Formats: sequence, C-alpha cells, structure tokens
Amino acid sequence: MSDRAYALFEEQQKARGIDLDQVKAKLKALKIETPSWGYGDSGTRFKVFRKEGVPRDPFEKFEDAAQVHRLTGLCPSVAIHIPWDKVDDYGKLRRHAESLGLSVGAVNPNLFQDDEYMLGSVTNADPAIRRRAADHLLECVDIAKETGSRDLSLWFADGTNYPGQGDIRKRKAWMLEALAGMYKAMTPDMRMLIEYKCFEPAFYHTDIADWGMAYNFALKLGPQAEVLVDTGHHLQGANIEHIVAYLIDEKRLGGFHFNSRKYADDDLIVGSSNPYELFLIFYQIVNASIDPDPGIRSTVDNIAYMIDQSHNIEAKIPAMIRSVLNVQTQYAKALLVDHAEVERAQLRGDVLGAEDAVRRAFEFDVTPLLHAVREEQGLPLDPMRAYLESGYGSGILARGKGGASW
Ligand code: AOS
Ligand code: ZN
Ligand code: ZN
Ligand code: ZN
Repeated sequence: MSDRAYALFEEQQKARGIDLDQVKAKLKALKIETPSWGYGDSGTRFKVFRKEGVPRDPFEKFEDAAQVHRLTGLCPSVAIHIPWDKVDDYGKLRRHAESLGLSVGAVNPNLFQDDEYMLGSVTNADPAIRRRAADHLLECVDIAKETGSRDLSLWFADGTNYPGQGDIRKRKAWMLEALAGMYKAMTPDMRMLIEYKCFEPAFYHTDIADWGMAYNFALKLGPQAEVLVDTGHHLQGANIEHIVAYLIDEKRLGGFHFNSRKYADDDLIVGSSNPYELFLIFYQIVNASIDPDPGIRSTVDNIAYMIDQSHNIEAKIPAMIRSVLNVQTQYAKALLVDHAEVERAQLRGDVLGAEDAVRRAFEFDVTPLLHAVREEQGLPLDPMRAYLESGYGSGILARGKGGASW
C-alpha cells in the first residue's frame, strides 16, 4: 500500500474531524485471545476430519498460536480448555507460553464430555456428580493460579431434552451453588465470565439459556462475575449489539467469544458472513468508550475479546489469522464513526441521518489505515500472505495427523 493511499485516507478522515492518531493508538492496543482448541482438529457431529500438521499437545498449540501473534501483533494470549490442555506442570506451560511471547489466557473448564454428565454436571440430580463437577471448577481456579490467568471462562452444556426431565428450579439453585463455590475460591484479581447459550446440546431447556440468566447469576455472585457473549449463542434475529450495550451499561460485560454463524452455533470464521453485525457490536463498544462515566469506560477497557471457532474443513492457522484480521477491520471501521454527528441526528429526530452516520463508517476502506498501523508496528502489511509465504504451514506437516481437540 502506497503512502499516497494513506495520505488520501488521512485527508478524507481529517475532513470528517476524525483524529487518526487516536484511532491508530486504539488499534495498536487491540488484543484478541485465540483458543487452544481452534488449533486442533474439530468437526461436526458427523465427522472430524483429521488434518496433517495439527498440534499433538498443548505446547504445540501455543507454538501455532505464536505464529498468529507474530504476524498480526494482535494475539498475545491463548485460552486453554481443561482437560483438553491438561499437562503435568502448568508452570511449564506458562513458561513455554512466555518463551514464545505469549501468556496463558482464560481457563475453560470442561463439564460436557464425560459419561457421568449426560444428565447434567453442576445441575445433575445426583449430588455425587454435582460434587465432581464443582471440584473440576475448583481445579480450574488452581490451574489459573499457576498459569497466571485472570479469567475463568464458563460454559455449561447443562440442560434437558424433554419437559419434566429435570426440575428447572432445583437446577437453577444447583447452578448458583456451584458458581458460588467457585467464586469463593477465586483470588481478588480473577474474574468469572459466565457464558450463555439458547440451546445445544440440550434442546428443551438450557440452565443458562440467555444473557439475562447469566447476568442474574453474575449479580448474585458479586462484582468479579461478568457475562460472556458468544456471538453464535442466540436465537435467530437477536440484536446482539443491544445486549452488548445493555451489559456494558450495567458494567457486567466481561468478554466475547467471537465467531460467525448463519444458523445456530456454527463457530465459523469471525465476520465471514456477518461483518456488519460485528461492526455494530464495535460501534456500541466504541460509543461506550467515550462515556463520561469512568465505570463504563473501565468496563470497556477490560472486555476480553476472545475467538471461539472450530475449524472443520479449513487450515487452522490461516483461519485464525483471517478471524483476527476481520475483527481488527471491523473495529477500525467502528473507530471512524463520528459520534457527535450521530447524536446531533438523534436529537433532531433525523432517523435517516443517524443511520447514515453510522453506516458510512462501515463503508470506508480501512486498508490504508491498517497498513500504516502494521508498518509502524514492524508487522507484515498482509499477515495472511506472510503466513502463506513463511513455510510454517508445510514445516508442521512433519507432525503427521494430530488428535482431535476432544
Ligand atoms: C460452546 O458452545 C461454547 O461456545 C463454549 O465456549 C465451548 O467451551 C467452546 O466452544 C469449546 O468447545
Ligand atoms: Zn463459546
Ligand atoms: Zn458455542
Ligand atoms: Zn460458538
């Protein structure tokens, strides 16, 4: 990208009153966590395609994640899933991460793959199974202490398939009991991020089915509990950016699991079919970042942007690069919204003017801006191309066929 393209872009944005130095500083501060499970094989319930070169252990997952960070400068931490990433020595995993310029991110307990959990984990009617599940949550707090992770990221598959199968209100109490036990075990600087999902694998009721339930649990637990929004976890047509704005305003938005979906929890490359939705989410976030209330600004500063995608047919590392670049692009566009202009239109009841002021930011080509930022950071202008030319993808083929994430 030529300097001329950037000069033109700069001129265009200056004329709109956008401070590009500030925009660049914000882009440089963007951090997106990638998930360890996004580097291993995964699939649908029909088939897991085993790929050559996928990591054979958690250490290799971090090595692949380091490539994404090296080329994009965006992904300094990696979420882990226990027991998929179980190791004997978490201090060793932490040091390995640090030697690669990474840190261990959110710790995700896994309460959905054991036979005992068929009828629920923390909400199982059997107290012994509930105890086992609660112990796993506590184990994850201990792991987070060793890995230096701030966030515990919780998603429960718990739910029922048929009316009458479970006592919904009892299960609600059991959920709170398990969460409260974990909450008590956390250190003061840890956070519990509670994820919700409307359905799947349970198809009648899910114990934490929507943001309101997650929020209610968080409120009951205390300030270290917040809500995690996975963009694939809503019923069709849900206005996710509204949920985002609402939770920020309540100072309880803890983080995201970004992914793209068309039908249900598709877990596809972020922003691949719904870039405008991603842009509108960032529009709400950027809008809140200039709120006069410091509590709202600090909520925004502490949002954990995480990717949660499962690669089924595509190569894993470039798919992750695509996702994080898509996030960066939509964030860059959202940073170009002229909020004062939107507000003026709102105040005079100018519906079309307000909509236009928001949409116009989405329509700018931010390539010159992103190239300038990458150049200033000493990063390749085109991280995807740099990856494909690096030879890393063919180098790892020597690993042979890896194991599935699960
Ligand atoms: C499941 O639908 C959730 O999105 C979780 O975040 C899950 O733990 C993750 O997708 C790994 O399977
Ligand atoms: Zn998720
Ligand atoms: Zn999901
Ligand atoms: Zn998902």
